[in-house]
Amino acid sequence: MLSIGIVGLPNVGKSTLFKALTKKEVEIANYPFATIDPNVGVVQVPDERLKKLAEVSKSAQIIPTAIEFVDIAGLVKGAAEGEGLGNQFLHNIREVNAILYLVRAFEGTDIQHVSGSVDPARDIEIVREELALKDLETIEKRIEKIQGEAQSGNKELQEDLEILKHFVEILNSGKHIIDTAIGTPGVPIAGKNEREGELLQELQLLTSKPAIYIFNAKKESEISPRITTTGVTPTPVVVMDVREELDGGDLSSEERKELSLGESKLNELIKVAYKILDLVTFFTSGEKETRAWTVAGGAKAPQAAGVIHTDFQKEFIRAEVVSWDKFVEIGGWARSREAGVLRTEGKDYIVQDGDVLVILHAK
Ligand SMILES: Nc1nc2c(ncn2[C@@H]2O[C@H](COP(=O)(O)OP(=O)(O)OP(=O)(O)O)[C@@H](O)[C@H]2O)c(=O)[nH]1
Ligand SMILES: [Mg+2]
Repeated sequence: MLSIGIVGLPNVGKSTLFKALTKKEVEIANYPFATIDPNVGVVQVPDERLKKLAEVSKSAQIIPTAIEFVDIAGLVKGAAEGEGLGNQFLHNIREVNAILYLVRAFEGTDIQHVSGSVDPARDIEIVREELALKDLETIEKRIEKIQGEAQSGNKELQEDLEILKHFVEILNSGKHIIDTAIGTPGVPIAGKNEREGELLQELQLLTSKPAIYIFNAKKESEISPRITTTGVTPTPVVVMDVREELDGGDLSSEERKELSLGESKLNELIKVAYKILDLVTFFTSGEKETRAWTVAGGAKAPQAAGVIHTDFQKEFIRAEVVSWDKFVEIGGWARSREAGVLRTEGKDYIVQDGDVLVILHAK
């Protein structure tokens, strides 16, 4: 399953956001380092298309796809040298697919700020630097491990060594790996050699993961002048009042209006995550269930079949495809077939967002 790690300074609202997303009971407290062990929770990905498809197919069940969120301890300046809780816990997010930076932009002296003042640009730099230091640690370890053999003539390891030194250079220049061409989401090696991509996969460097910045603030106008100084655009930025997201979590749209709360931004956040991860949603729909599935952008029909069942990928014959809006407009499988909008696609078909599929397989 796809997963996203939440990082940031202590006491900025990470666990509050986690709870708003996952509805899990976790410790939220007005003091730094309230979270020590990671919280892990699963969130269903909202998709308004599911209900419409299920109505047409008279499905007994709707099954959305899900994303996992990981809420970890707060980082402080110097964590790599052991300040605060240190940065050892960063390994808890080693395997996530994307990183969500939560940055405090809300004012108020009642909530402690570990740096003594509200300054999103400074805080982003602190956290980015700690992640870079963690990656440098990981890279140095690998360099130590292979240096001997590389020096005694192993050509492959010599190439690795060069790539690793290049990563070190990027990080030492204040950049994250994702900020450079090699880290394009979904295309980890853009223009570079294959080995570079493999090493990034193996080492799972934190700074090579796609990122989203969330500014925890009431409204955009509170922070936009400062966002421009962070230097992290064009990374997507979402502004949301995290505490309000939690407090208003159970309210309907109407109730939110009555209380003059804006619309919830949680869905927007999840959509942004899908975008940076370059993911595509496709559907299966029948009487038993209507279900959403996720594949990487550019995935072909057999890969999509493999998400449903590994055997389906091996035994893939062809797929019947119709876009979700046509499926709903025309009224289901039988009518789509009659109307001639149902297409038969082979193993080279690239699955499009919103496709409704039937996989024909040999088993
Ligand atoms: N005013 C205000 N307070 C908030 C907001 N979000 C969180 N808080 C408060 O900030 C404090 C810290 O919230 P947590 O969610 O525990 O913060 P955390 O980032 O998980 O902190 P650590 O686990 O210690 O790193 C709590 O008292 C929250 O109620 C917000 O949007 N506005
Ligand atoms: Mg916490």
